[in-house]
Amino acid sequence: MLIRRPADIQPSEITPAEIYHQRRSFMVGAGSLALAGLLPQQAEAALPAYTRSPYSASDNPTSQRAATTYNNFYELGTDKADPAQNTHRLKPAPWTLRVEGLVNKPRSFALEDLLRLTPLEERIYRMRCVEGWSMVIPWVGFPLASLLKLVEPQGSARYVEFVSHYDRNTMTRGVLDWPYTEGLRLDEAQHPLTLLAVGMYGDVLPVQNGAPVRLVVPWKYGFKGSKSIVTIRLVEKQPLTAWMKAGPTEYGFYSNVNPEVDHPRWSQATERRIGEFTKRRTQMFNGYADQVAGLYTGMDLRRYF
Ligand SMILES: Nc1nc2c(c(=O)[nH]1)N[C@H]1C(S)=C(S)[C@@H](COP(=O)(O)O)O[C@H]1N2
Ligand SMILES: [Mo]
Repeated sequence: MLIRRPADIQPSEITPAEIYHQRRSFMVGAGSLALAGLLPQQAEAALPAYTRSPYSASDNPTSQRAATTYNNFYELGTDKADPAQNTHRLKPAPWTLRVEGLVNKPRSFALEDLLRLTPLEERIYRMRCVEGWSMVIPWVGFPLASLLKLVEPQGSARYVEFVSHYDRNTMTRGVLDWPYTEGLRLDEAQHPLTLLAVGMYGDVLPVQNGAPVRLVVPWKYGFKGSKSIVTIRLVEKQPLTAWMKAGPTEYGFYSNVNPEVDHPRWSQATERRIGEFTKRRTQMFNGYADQVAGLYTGMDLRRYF
């Protein structure tokens, strides 16, 4: 992301797989696990029932194949095709997400606990990467606000830091200061559009998309959406993020999608939606301005980029 211009995905790689409407989650019984040679804790949890969200965009979803083979997940390799080929480097089960810091009730959540948080919804969101491409993804997840409520943020908590899993023995070394960290202001984190995703296209999250739990913030550039999160920490001061450390003039804390504020090395005015051939104009806050512009009233968005 720091170095390269996006290598465009080949049209031949994109298949019109609009089968996401069909829910394909399934329960795996102990018997079939044994048959598959898996220990119970290695089985992926099944998605519980979920509903369609009124927050869904009406845009056509990107093909599932493109969304699962054209990825940024540097821990699994820096080329777009790498993450899907290196899924063995991350074991999504068993998983524990620790929520800590300035909260009254710090707590560790097993994935099974997370899957009980509500409302669990399918949300079709437009996603815009800072590199200039975009996708439309039917996520399945619950509002981050539901989780934050359970731990009771203290009055002094003003920001939320997200830490991704990192294993130096199996994952990329160098490139970024690992683990991958990101952050949001507390009110951004509590906004109803901010989702913790546990699935996409009706299934559990594939490893390359951030299994088993990742952040989705549709009005911000894609890199704000931390994958494979192990710690969520409520803090008083604005956290330094992995991308800010790597390139402070290129990646700001806010990173709201904004066609009027260029990246120092390229324009952000247009985008190419994966699967389309003509470019689109990028919309302010990625088209979510009605819902989120109020979070930034009075702020100079050139300074707070
Ligand atoms: N842990 C981690 N999270 C990450 C990244 C990463 O390299 N590591 N890349 C980010 C970037 S730059 C983008 S565009 C999105 C891509 O998500 P997707 O592959 O599910 O489309 O994940 C974000 N989350
Ligand atoms: Mo990105």
